[in-house]
Amino acid sequence: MPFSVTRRRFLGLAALNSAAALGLTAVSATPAVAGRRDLPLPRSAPAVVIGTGYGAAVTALRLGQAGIPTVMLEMGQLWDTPRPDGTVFSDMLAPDERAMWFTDRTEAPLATFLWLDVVNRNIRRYAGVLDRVHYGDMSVYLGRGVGGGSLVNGAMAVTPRRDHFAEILPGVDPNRMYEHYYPLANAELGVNEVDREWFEHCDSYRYARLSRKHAERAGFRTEFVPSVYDFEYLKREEAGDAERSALGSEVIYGNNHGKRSLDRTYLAAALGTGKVTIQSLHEVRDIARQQDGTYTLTVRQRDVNGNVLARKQIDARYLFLGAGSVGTTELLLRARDTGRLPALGAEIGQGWGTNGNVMFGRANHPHDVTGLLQSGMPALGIDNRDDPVHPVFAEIAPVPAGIETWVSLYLAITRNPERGHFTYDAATDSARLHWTEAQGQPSIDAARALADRLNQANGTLYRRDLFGDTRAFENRFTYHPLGGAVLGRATDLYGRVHGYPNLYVTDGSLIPGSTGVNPFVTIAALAERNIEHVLATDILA
Ligand code: FAE
Repeated sequence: MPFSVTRRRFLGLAALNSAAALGLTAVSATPAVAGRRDLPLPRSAPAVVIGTGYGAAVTALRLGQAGIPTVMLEMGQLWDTPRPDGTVFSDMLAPDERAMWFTDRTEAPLATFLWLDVVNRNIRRYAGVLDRVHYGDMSVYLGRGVGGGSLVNGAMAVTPRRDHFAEILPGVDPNRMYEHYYPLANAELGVNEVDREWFEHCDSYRYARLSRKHAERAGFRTEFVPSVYDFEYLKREEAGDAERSALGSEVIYGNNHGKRSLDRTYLAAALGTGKVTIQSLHEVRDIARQQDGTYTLTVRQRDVNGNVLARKQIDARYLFLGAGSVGTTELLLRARDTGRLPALGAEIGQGWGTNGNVMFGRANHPHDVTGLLQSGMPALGIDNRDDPVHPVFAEIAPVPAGIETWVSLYLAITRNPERGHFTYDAATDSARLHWTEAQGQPSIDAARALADRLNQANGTLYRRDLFGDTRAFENRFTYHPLGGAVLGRATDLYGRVHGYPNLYVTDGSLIPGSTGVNPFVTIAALAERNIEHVLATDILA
């Protein structure tokens, strides 16, 4: 499916490319400052957006289009400058320091293979692209860099079922979401679908066809999953006509090709308005409010090795928090509990969930091969969402190891009703997540109901060698953190933070712990809805 380059996106892409060529950390397409090596952080801006993930990118584009000068502050780096070998990112089989955010060793979700510690590698501490933040019984994977989670995610662009959406966000009109904002977000994100005919005979999805066969034997339905990975590019990868990325074991540490990450879509378009500037390697530490209602942010600028280069301040009349569920929640909790924004309420930090994430693997029979070539971008899921007791959407995940592993892997999205919460820990000046192992049990129960049926129907067993010990189900991490500043509770129904005019939340924190499917399309669509209203009623009125 062609994804056309608009003039605005073209201008933004050009700005990103020239920033990459010059090795800049700030990007702007504004003629007066574009390409300036020392583009300083202004002392004030009408609008500041924290973060550059889905909610932030949507918001910045619409602010820029409305003519509002907007500064985006991103703690990660701009991932556009290739190394001498032409790569921007490292692959999963040979990760280097670019893989992970300031850690000595990579921490992949599959910790072991045949119980051997062969997956992870020692690396140098560096501003890498994937972070794994540990909170006792739960750890959260996050993207770091201009584009946030879009740089590291599996590209699955799934619109949830209407009934589930209405259940989780009852204050939002589903008609308008499904008729307007979801289609809008899908179009801007460049969502496309795999060619069904090609899918049936390609090597790239042999593993998915095998899992589909096993699912059908167990009486389950499967569903194709739309994606922001360019499936035409993938076809060319398999044909040997294009550099391999999804077929080159690239996913969680970034894709060198093929992926329509936000820097190619919303952020490029935002830059192309000429009103938006992105400052990378700028982390917001504190938010305060002046008597006249201006927000003052304290920002720490670092280099890729973690050295602090400067501490700066920037004032904003309108402040949008798009630092993701974990980042936004931490900023708000810190602001409340250090007394800078004392009127923030008790709802801040509440309503957090894992989107019911749980991973498991099945051991295939020797004749059931998954293939040496596996697309890192899933294209199929088992849809058992109608199950009245254990509704599950299980994406059929690859194991792109380059060898036959006889593993069928799944990331199940279950409807775990448990919710965690964050508190501020003054000793470490950070947010602490309260989530126990027992709260993960409903996810395992639901995934087990599906997986047991798969195993019984196919005479197969669980793989117990993949998660560092002998467990069959791994739910000590999530890819899909949601909540912490829930819409209609911590904010009004458009993301306006209670108690503070002109302060808005625009990311996954708004969603109370579950979307039933992969969340980024919902985050983007909700951000489209909210910014349209905020522009019309608060900013342009
Ligand atoms: P997010 O994309 O996390 O962006 C937040 C940004 O803010 C990041 O760039 C941060 O570095 C930055 N930031 C944080 N704190 C600060 C601060 N203090 N100052 C400045 N910058 C800051 O937020 N979802 C799907 O729908 N489909 C998938 O296939 C999928 N696969 C995934 C695979 C992996 C490995 C991971 C980690 C996630 C996956 N997700 C997937 C989840 C998806 O990427 C995630 O829900 C969205 O990225 C969340 O969007 P937000 O706008 O909330």
